[in-house]
Amino acid sequence: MKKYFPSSELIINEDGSVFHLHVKPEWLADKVILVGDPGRVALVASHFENKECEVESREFKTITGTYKGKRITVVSTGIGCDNIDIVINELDALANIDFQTREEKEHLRSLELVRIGTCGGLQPNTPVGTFVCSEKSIGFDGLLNFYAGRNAVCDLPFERAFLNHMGWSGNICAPAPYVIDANAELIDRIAQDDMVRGVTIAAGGFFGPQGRELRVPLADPNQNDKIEKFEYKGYKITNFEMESSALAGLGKLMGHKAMTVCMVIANRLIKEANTGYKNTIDTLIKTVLDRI
Ligand code: R1P
Ligand code: URA
Repeated sequence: MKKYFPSSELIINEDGSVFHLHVKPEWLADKVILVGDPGRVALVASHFENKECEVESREFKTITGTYKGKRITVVSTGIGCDNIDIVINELDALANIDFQTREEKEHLRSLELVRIGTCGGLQPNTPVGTFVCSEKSIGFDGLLNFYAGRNAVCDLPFERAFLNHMGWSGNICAPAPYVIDANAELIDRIAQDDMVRGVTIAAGGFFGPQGRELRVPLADPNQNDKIEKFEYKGYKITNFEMESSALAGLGKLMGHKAMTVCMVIANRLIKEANTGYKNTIDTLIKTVLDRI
């Protein structure tokens, strides 16, 4: 029997668009670029040859258009994994649920979801300006734990090794962290030989969860020192951002190809930052548009 989704679970607006994004099913391309900053949507779309739709609601701005003959949707998520839960579920609903019958479609679409973000680098090989593809993400957010099948898609030995290394007990990160791989084919296609393939911590905040101490002391003052030294089967943790784990995890559970690539705008080791990155992120955008 086909799955049916009542209006309380899948909220559809009066104009037939999905609740938060305000996007209609026919506007969604198979290739989707996700950015955090709504202002970055126009930057991505400035490379399109044509635009077929443009819609904005809260922090979610969406444009669908064509780049070198490829139909691409670009959507902003705002900051944080909670927004990724909204955006990926609504994109999946647009692709795979019939909005007339409210039933799962017979033939499911698999989307290519590439997030272009900014991040903080943690290693000598991730100075400001580096492009880091998140081959693995460590989710400090608890998002994936609310979905069945979490253990089947996560790297459980890696999770255990990381927790043992950090020596965390109590609830500092419970029930996270979860460790999740990005789609390997997509990583190979986007990263090629000129980007760093890394292990990214997707944090539940920008300050404390990323080991930034302003006026309130950290629960674990040695957090980042331990994170920088962690090594497991040749993997080292390369960077911090806030969405890659939720994206890779939900993508996997829903049958989409998903990954994150970020430009380093702050290196935590040598304590440097670049606030003028908005001019240089366009190089990364063009590279991803060519490779997606
Ligand atoms: C924090 O400044 C934000 O920047 C990073 C983090 O993941 C977080 O969303 O990504 P974006 O530049 O894509 O928003
Ligand atoms: N985004 C983050 O989440 N952290 C950083 O340090 C920089 C950008």
